[in-house]
Amino acid sequence: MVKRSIFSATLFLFAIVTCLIIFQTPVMAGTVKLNYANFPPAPTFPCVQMERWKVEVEKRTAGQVQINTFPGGTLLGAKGMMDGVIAGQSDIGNICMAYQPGRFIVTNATSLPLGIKDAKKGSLALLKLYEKYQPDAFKDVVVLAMFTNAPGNVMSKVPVRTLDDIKGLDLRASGGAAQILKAWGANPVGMPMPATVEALQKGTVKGLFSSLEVMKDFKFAENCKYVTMTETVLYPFAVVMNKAKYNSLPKNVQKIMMDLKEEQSLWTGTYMDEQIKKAIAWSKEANDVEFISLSAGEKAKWDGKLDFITEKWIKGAKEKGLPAEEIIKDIKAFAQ
Ligand code: DTR
Repeated sequence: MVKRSIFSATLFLFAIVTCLIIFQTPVMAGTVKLNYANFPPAPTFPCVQMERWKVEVEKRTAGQVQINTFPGGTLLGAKGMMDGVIAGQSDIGNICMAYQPGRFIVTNATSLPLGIKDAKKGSLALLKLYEKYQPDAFKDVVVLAMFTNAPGNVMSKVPVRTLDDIKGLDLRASGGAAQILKAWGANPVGMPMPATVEALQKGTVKGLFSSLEVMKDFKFAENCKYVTMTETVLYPFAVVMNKAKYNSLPKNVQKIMMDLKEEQSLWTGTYMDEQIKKAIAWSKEANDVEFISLSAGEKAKWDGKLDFITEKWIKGAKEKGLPAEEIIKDIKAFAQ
């Protein structure tokens, strides 16, 4: 009797172990888990594109890759993102290059006032620029996508109709956008986008200069009742991966990620352009925001103040040995 139950227990155990070996081991051994850090809150476009990428990669690898996403700076914040990914604190991270202006000289040239019309064109131009010049700034990571937001406009608590109105106004902006505000006579206050919510509520700034989807995604329309349509300046973003981690991935997974690069970049630009339309409608209908168009004469004055910015960038980039004029020419051509 005892012998028989020992025998069946052994048989049972053997069956379990066999099942584990047959069914579980291959799945566990083949599953790659990756962390993906992002700095702004979940409903904003950098995080929406992150969730889309996660879904696509998990689907296209049939579950071989599982991605844990960390929005809202829960794993890495805006300024520590690039170095955090290089150090392996997160496998993947989304960076806004404008937050480190001196670090990404070539790709940050997309934020010069070059007249790029929308985020889809901006995203394609940025990705092509990166692929052509392969800037050193990215040599320690693998780029999985690049995109820009849409051209920036002034969102403010007070109406801005002329250059006199913007003079001395405290407006939040980073990187290339700060230079533009300064040229118009405003007082640019630098901080990453998530910090702007509190700065607006406390009154530390009287508005901001960015793409208009934030009117809805961050509910800035509740504070900023005026928008001045300047349609200038893009912010370039990149999704980067730790190099050693990428090199450790199976070849088929690497191929899936590389095949997704341009598609993801364009998807994000297109998504951003659509969000802008929704945010404008919501700001007007639900929040009574006034949208101010500059007259042709006034716009010419504003644009005239920006001419020196690209010249200055060209001079600085040349001093660093970069083919500055060619870079500018390429950005304009790639954005067509
Ligand atoms: N305009 C940049 C980038 C940006 C635009 N929309 C968002 C949303 C969330 C984070 C960053 C951004 C900026 O002002 O920071």
